[in-house]
Amino acid sequence: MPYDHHAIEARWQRYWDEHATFRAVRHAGRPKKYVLDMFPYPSGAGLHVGHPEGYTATDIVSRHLRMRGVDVLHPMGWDAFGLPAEQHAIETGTHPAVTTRENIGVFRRQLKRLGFAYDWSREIDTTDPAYVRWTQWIFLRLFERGLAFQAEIPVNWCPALGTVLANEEVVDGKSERGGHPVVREPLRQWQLRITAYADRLASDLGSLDWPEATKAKQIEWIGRSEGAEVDFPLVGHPGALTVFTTRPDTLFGATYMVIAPDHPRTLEITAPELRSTVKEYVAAAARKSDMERTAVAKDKTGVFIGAFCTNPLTTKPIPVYTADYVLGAYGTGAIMAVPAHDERDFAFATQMNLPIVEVVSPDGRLHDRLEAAFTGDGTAVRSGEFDGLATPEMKRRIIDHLEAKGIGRRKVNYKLRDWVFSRQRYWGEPIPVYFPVDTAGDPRRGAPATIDYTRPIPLADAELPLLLPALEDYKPGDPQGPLAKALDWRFFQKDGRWFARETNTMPQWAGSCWYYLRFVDPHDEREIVSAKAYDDWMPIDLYVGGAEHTVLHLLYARFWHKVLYDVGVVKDPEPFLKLVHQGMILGETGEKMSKSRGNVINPDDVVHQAGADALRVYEMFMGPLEQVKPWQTAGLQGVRRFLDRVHVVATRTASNAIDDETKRLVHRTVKKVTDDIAAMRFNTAVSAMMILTNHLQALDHPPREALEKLVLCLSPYAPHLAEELWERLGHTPSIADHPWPTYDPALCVDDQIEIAVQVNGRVRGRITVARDTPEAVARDLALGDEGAKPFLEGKTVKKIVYVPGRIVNLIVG
Ligand code: ANZ
Repeated sequence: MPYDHHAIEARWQRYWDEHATFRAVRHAGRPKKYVLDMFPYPSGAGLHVGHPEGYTATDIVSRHLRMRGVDVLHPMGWDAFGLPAEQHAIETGTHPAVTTRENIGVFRRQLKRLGFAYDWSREIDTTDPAYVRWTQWIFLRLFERGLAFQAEIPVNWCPALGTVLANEEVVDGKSERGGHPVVREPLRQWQLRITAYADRLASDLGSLDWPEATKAKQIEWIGRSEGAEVDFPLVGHPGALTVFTTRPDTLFGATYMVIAPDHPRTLEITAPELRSTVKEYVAAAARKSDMERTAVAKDKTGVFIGAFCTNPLTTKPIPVYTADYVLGAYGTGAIMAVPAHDERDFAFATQMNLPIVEVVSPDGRLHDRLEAAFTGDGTAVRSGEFDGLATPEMKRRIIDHLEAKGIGRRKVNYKLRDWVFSRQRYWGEPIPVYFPVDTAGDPRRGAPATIDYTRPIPLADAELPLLLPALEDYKPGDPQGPLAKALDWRFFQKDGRWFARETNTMPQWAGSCWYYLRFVDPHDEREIVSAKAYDDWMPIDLYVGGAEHTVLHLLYARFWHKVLYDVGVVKDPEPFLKLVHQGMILGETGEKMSKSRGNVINPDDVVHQAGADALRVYEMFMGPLEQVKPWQTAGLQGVRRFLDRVHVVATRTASNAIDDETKRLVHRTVKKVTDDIAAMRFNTAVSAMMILTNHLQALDHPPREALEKLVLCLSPYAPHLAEELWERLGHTPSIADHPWPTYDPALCVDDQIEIAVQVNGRVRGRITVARDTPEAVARDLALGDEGAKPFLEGKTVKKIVYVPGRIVNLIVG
């Protein structure tokens, strides 16, 4: 008989709400844990089945810790700024705030319907003015420290769409949507100096309990490389071209130079007769993305610009080319090319017929023709006084030499770029800055105004939050963003002088960079977070979320945290001590769930048909949390039948006696579930509870101890059913306030053990026996063991030594 999940689940959700069961409260003398989910973007599509996967995992951990006397903070909120609400506003005229509020309502209802033990009194919405105020407050701290600054940087500007596009949205110089021409144009942008934190962001990863792959990706993204800058004097022009190289040891093999097309000096040092050719090349390069330019496989293109530099060590003149495989934004925007030891340079030199000179030899001998670049370490050759040095030593000696002569220096470079932090969008946090304006009239009435962007003035803390104006028209179109059209908001007078507000907004990342911090003190109006609240809960003990956030969100949040650390707001150098990524849930046939494939499972339907408990337990039973796994409706039904069996067994008349076998199984199940939750192996804990349930099902009067422990173990997984059964077993709710069940370790000792089979003292095989197996049985098993057999052939067994629980040693001769 299936139990009535509608009635049971509604009843207990109401109970938890009314009793604020999961309010996070600190008690003196108790340990704390902060267990956090990556909060969702409340999209119009509602929750999908991927959301409850990670959320159930953290919910089980939270409920389990709570039952073990730990004070737990387990909050939820909404990452609510974002493009879809703005797009919807453009199409329908509905204010994004309205759409966002509706979507949040749907998400909140759906999550509550799953029975998560969140402290809902701490709910956060990143678009809430009370929250925006503190996001802007952090921006002001960044600004004060010189970490927020303006720069003209080339962006992909599409005049027809009136918007800036991401690199991924540009294909062959045209917009992916509509095929309109896109130009790289310098645009004034706000940037955050994340590069100033590159070293700390890389080195502090070491202390974190994070997936190794995620750490590796962050390290790669930061991309620290050690090397040197070297000056190559220009022939016939003032100054030098400075290059960044990780291989200063190859300097004697630098046979030409490459300057990036977008380097500031490219056209200036181009010979007059080559100017038009070079100009054309530069313009073509500007239409390509960095990704296209540096692809290893692609043909190298480039042109000679009619200039020469002197190789500072050989003192020979070498030609200067411009080629798009060298990026303006990395290193110094120019390289010394060493075709013998760099693959890209080798390809280019071969194509252009440039000399290839070996200066590092794998075997110390000279080779006249190279089939390919040799990029490994070796011995310096054709390098004058330095010949014979091994690569690492050569690097040090060359840099010392360059430094002594004042023509080069040690240098560390990062792939990490400063973070472009402004968006030409409406639905984001306004950047709390304004600029002086030169005008003869009232710019709000359209009087011409010159804005002095070189003198940004930050708002005072007391003026926050700076809220968005209402707009009639949310369409992009102005390179300064839709807010540029809100004249009454943009321009204002102070002490008789005119000023203009910044009209760029912050990117969606801003709100999610620090939300975890606000959860510990969500209603504080005086401070971003009080010292007491911080000490109560921070840092985060467990953070669970999708692997798609391995780089950006996690890096940006760590960056802000470190800035707040320097400001003195937070006391730990890192926010997220342990991180786990849940694996994606695929459709039934193993493909990604998507609307177009029609294979999307709607959690509302599942909850309606099988119940929230069944959905929760099923998602945990599907397989290891981190693994990618397909949805299987048959599996869901199986889990539901398991819960029905628990319901049947736990409502039978219980007996007060317990037989030995049942007792052992109960204690072992408690141990298994306890250990598995600690190790986040939720699927195997479910199997253990299934085995115990099957055993109890065969008993007409299941022992009370067995039923109670089973229900307690099940409670973090299927909390509604567990509350119901707990009450039927004669207890007062909530089961969440009851201590976690204990087990007797002596009853959990496995009685099947593996022991070694030795032949003349050497291990040749293993047998599995009961712990108290008599010698005769062990001996027979050992003699028949496949591993031992070959060593017994044609021999006589002279003696058998049996150490119970350890080994059987067969002495043969
Ligand atoms: C000479 C050389 C010889 C290099 C050699 C490599 C091997 P990472 O590790 O990525 O930092 N490089 C420097 N700036 C560049 C730019 N703006 N665009 C494209 N390539 C650039 O790599 C640093 C190396 O990448 C530098 O060391 C430089 O080439 C190249 F046998 O200098 B090397």
